[in-house]
Amino acid sequence: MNRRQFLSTSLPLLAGARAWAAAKLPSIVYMYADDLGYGDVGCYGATRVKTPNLDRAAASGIRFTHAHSSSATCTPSRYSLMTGEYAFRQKGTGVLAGDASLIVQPGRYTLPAMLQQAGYRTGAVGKWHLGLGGRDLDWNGEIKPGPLEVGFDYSFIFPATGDRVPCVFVENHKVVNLDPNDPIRVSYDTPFPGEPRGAANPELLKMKPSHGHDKTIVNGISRIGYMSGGKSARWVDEDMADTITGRAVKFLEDNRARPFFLYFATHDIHVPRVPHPRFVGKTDMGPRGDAIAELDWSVGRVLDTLDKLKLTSNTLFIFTSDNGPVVDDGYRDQAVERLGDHKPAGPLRGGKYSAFDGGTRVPFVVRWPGTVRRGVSDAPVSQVDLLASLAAFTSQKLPETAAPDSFNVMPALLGKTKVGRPYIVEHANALSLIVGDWKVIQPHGGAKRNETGNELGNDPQAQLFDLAHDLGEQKNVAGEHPEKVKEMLAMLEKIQKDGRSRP
Ligand code: NG6
Ligand code: CA
Repeated sequence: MNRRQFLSTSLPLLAGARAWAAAKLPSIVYMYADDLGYGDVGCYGATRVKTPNLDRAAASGIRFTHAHSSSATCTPSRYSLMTGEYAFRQKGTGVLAGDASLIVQPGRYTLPAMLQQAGYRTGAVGKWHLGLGGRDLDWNGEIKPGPLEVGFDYSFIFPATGDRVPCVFVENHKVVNLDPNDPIRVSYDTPFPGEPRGAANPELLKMKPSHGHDKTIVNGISRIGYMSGGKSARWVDEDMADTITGRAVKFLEDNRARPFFLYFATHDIHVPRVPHPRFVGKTDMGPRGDAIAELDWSVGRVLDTLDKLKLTSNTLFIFTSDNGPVVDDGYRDQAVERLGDHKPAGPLRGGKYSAFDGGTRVPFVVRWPGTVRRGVSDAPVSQVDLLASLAAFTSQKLPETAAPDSFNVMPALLGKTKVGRPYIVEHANALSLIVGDWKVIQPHGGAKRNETGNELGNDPQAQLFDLAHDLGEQKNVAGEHPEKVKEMLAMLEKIQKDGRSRP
């Protein structure tokens, strides 16, 4: 065969090569809960809320006890997950406003872009919170760059959080159900005349803020930021789980015949917690507990769909949370009053926003029946590792500069070993480092608690804990082990200074 003949027969094949390369690999579903704590799930010890679907996933897979989000808040955790880079390395990766520009550079080597290259069809459904567009984005036009420009083939997202405007869904490049005669405007500085606001019109509210959250009212709930117009496109909080779970399920159905990667980031259990009426009263903990029940229902819908499509044994399912739990996160929703003896962070100290382990040690379940053996694993793993791990798994070679902090922990994720990464870096206001049983928290000034009372873990002196005997970080032993503190702080500083940590 000459060169010409060779090309004419092999080119059409090359087009199909992407799909073919992935054909032997399982599909991947990454389900990302919001603000769900280590102790909020039945299989991690919760008793006052039932999570049968998560429990069944854990019972047929691996339940990790030392898995971490990269940060104690949403945007930086998601940034790290997508890029394999610690968010603390980049300015502007803190919790974003709803009108922020996209913070993941288009063209960058990301988790979804890597999987696209490996032959997967990639979809993002649910919470985004990584910014959209550039400066002065027009919400009534093409909304880009966004998920489609950083590696997703399909997206159905809400831009930031449930408590931030604009309260609309964006499918690919367009706001869903937008009436062109009622254009959307968004501002984080200036109120729009005639638009009711929580601060000025509290009589219109069905749920009142405990802190902030007093700007534009949408669906009887005041939010962070101002918006006007887009009335036909505004979401109804009670229907959010149904809407996005429906889209996630549809993505699975539409792509059943080929390898896919679904990134499904739920709104639950973030504020405002407004579950659908069918979940109201499912627990005795009020909306926060009921939102966990709703979240578990979403998990069940995904698992049942995989079963129905006969994809269960060929799908790697991962469930985790973007940061630890929070009780009062700015709305008076009974979460504090009705918490009782429920421990959202289980045995851990702190939660969302905190340098203590409750900030980032989160539920993490991996299930792939027939391949991953059931069990519990204490292997240290971090969400920043997903990129290098799944790249190794799909035989993709990471470019030298890509994913600077991502380690291949795939053998641990598949339960082949209990050796995970050699250390964990946690990111709240302060950075922390865990090596073996020791944990150091870098000295950090500032308040001990935030405006809604959540413990931040700040201390102007370094803190040291022996997690083997004191998982709850009650006894700071820095004074007794000055050498250990010095050694670990130096290691953490080196990780910061080097600009990368991937082997
Ligand atoms: C805080 C909000 C909180 C939540 C958080 C982001 C107030 C008082 N608090 O500023 O309600 O929205 O930002 O949460 O406004 S995250 O899970 O997306 O990181
Ligand atoms: Ca979160």
